[in-house]
Amino acid sequence: MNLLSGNEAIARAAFDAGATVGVAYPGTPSTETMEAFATFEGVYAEWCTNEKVAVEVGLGAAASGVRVLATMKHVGLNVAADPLFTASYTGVNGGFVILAADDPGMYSSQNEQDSQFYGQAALVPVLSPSDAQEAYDFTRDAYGLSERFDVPVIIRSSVRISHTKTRVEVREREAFAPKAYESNPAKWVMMPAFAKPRRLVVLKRVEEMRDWVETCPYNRQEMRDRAIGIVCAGASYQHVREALPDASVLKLGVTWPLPEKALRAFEDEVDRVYVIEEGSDYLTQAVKATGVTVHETPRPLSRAGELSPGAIRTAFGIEEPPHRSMRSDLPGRPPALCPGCPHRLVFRELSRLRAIVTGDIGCYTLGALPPLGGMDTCVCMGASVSMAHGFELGLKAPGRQDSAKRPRPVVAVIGDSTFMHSGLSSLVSTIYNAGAGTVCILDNRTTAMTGRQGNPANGVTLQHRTSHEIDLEAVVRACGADAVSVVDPQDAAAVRSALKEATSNGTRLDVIIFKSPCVLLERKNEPPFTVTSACTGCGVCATLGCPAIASDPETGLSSIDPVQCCGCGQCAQYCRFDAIKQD
Ligand SMILES: Cc1ncc(C[n+]2csc(CCOP(=O)(O)OP(=O)(O)O)c2C)c(N)n1
Repeated sequence: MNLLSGNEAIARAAFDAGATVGVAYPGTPSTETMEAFATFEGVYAEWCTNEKVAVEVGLGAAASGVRVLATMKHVGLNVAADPLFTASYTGVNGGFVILAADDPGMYSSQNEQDSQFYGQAALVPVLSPSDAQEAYDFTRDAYGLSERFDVPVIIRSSVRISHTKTRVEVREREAFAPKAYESNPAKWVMMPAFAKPRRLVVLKRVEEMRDWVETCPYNRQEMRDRAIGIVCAGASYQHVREALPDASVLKLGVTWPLPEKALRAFEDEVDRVYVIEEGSDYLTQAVKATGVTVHETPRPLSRAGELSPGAIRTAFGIEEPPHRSMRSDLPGRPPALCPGCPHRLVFRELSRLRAIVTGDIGCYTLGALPPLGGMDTCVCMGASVSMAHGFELGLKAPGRQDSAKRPRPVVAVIGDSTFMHSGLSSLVSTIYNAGAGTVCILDNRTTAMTGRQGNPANGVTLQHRTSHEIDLEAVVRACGADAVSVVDPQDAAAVRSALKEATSNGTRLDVIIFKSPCVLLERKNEPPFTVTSACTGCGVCATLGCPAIASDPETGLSSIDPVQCCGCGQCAQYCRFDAIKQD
């Protein structure tokens, strides 16, 4: 018996099923899955540059005949959607399981999505575990399923399942002998002449899976009070059991395809069928499409955010037991860049420049928050560079009423991992189309936001194999950027002059690589700085948003917390009164 998170259980199940290849791009709440898989003996695991690459590497390995695990967060599945949809046509050979970990409530994501829609759209089965034991069991069996139907299988998790530890009984490890590979262009070369017959194979497989799902062991009917019958899956099942312990439940383990006969049989057993789910109406619509009458809850359940037992009780008009309310005098702890973070001064200087900053996803997105306030947009990985090009085009478009005003420079800001993920192709497109502007690559030598994973720009691989560190400067130069510089982002004057120089020319494309390690990689154990009596309370140091700096609400005088201060000296560079000194 083991205490495992859903992510750890998925990794263990893949290993026990004989998977020997793991491919991923990190993303909360999926990241620990591949980190756990990588620790098992005899497996090969790698961080890929992005999720599309991961699924393609995985598909190649599966085609060769081995069992493969690919992991990603929900938005990663958007990136991987292209190979996924056609992998449904080619099939797999060795079992291919793809974890898509959803983030209802957006604890660490730019949007909420329901990955089950992808299964439905790509005609790929979706298994939705409700705890770590099911995460283990479903993943373990998904390999057999994948090979039986010759199709990738999606394990759809969500933050509660991925990160909650429950007791897991594991089964004996299977010795999986890799399957033979034989060339078969009619199955693997998806040009129209071959894809058309494969489409018929896909549709036939769907019918076979629809038969299988009626009797598969992952869907179960739990009969209790028959007045209320709830259809649910995943984390929602746990919330339903807690909120409505007496209700009858049809718990779905397979959420695409749905067991139509089992659903109709459940409808016959209960007075009213309700569907409880979080983040989308995928299941509601899919159950309705089987002909089952789905009733509205007496009060509506929000489609925004995570579900909770309280929200379900309220939806059914049941009074909520009183909660102890949180103390109102607790200090707020908004997210902030760490003391010493090499991203900080870039945003401080960008906000001085009044630049239009197209941002991207990573720790540096926090540069959008006050007091730095140095970012205008953040949409998806890689979008900073392409959106900057779009802004340039739009701002220079003829006939603009506001074009006479002093033009604001357009600056894209992107992290090293994000640049490698999808910023590079955007930069190539901008250069190809003779775009102008400034691109800042914030190279903190790691993928900090998701827990300091390696990436091509630092050459650290998941299993610490010898690797190549991709030379960002050489790559950008080879692409043909007009001007390329490498600047120390801990040096305020250097940051200021590099940005000023780059943004002063409206026709050039400048790339500045701000290179300095994340403080969590190399914490400077320098003595902390202190504020001397020369402080005038001007508050400039506070505009850096360093968590170690506080201002007295009455006097405005600054102070530095010696425990948080890492001795980086960023603030001292901004003090005009020389009042910040190192001990
Ligand atoms: C498509 C997609 N995949 C993964 C993620 C999760 N994620 C957010 S930011 C990020 C990488 C951040 O690394 P980097 O660009 O180096 O910036 P840093 O956090 O180090 O400042 C990742 C993997 C995501 N948001 N979207």
